[in-house]
Amino acid sequence: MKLYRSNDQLFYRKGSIAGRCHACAERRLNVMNVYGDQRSGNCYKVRLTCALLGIAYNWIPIDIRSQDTKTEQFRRINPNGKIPAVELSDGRCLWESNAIINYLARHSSLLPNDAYELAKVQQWQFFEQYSHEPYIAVARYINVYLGRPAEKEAEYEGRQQGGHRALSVMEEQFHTSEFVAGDRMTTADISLYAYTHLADEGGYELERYPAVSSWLDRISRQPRYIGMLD
Ligand SMILES: N[C@@H](CCC(=O)N[C@@H](CS)C(=O)NCC(=O)O)C(=O)O
Repeated sequence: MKLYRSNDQLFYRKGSIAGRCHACAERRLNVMNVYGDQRSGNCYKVRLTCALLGIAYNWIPIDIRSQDTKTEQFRRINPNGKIPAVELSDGRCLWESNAIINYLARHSSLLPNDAYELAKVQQWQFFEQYSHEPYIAVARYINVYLGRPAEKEAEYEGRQQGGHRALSVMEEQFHTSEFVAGDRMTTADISLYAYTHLADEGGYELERYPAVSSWLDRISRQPRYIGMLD
């Protein structure tokens, strides 16, 4: 077991989810377990939210290529077999990145109380899941994880148009507001930042989107910001 400090909080790191040791450790430290892969943008959303809000967690690395998400043990945490997933300190679980970060950000400035403003945040998060991630994240996955094999070339190319459409919608939004859902940063920015800042790895040239590029820069200058590999 390795303990280390980050943002002045005590963390616990374990290399595998085999066994129940992580749950024992979690009870001792009374913080949630986050199951994820450091190279995954969806998992980065959770890590970035925790960093910005100073929330402590146990990081449990999951290797999606080794089918770690398909084990019976992992499916008890997320029956859909995907990361990120979290196990709260009281044993309750949550999965789907945007649901997780909204839960973590409750009562913080990252999540509005006003019903309309909250719906605006969710509007952009649904946009991210349906009109952005399936193009930009999947093109990156084919390129970075799979090494862009010939049999995936048509799919890779097929994802480009949808990704550009999503980036254009964002570009237009940033002509009227500093952050995606208004004039202050919310979890919707975290949801969209995760894969937008990696879009070049999916073949998208962000220079074509100057307002998006400025917004990326604004996010990376937030207090307590961490990069994907930090
Ligand atoms: N909509 C989900 C997507 C989760 C997802 O697709 N996670 C990927 C890693 S980024 C995964 O677990 N892939 C492994 C698999 O599908 O078997 C979310 O936002 O959390």
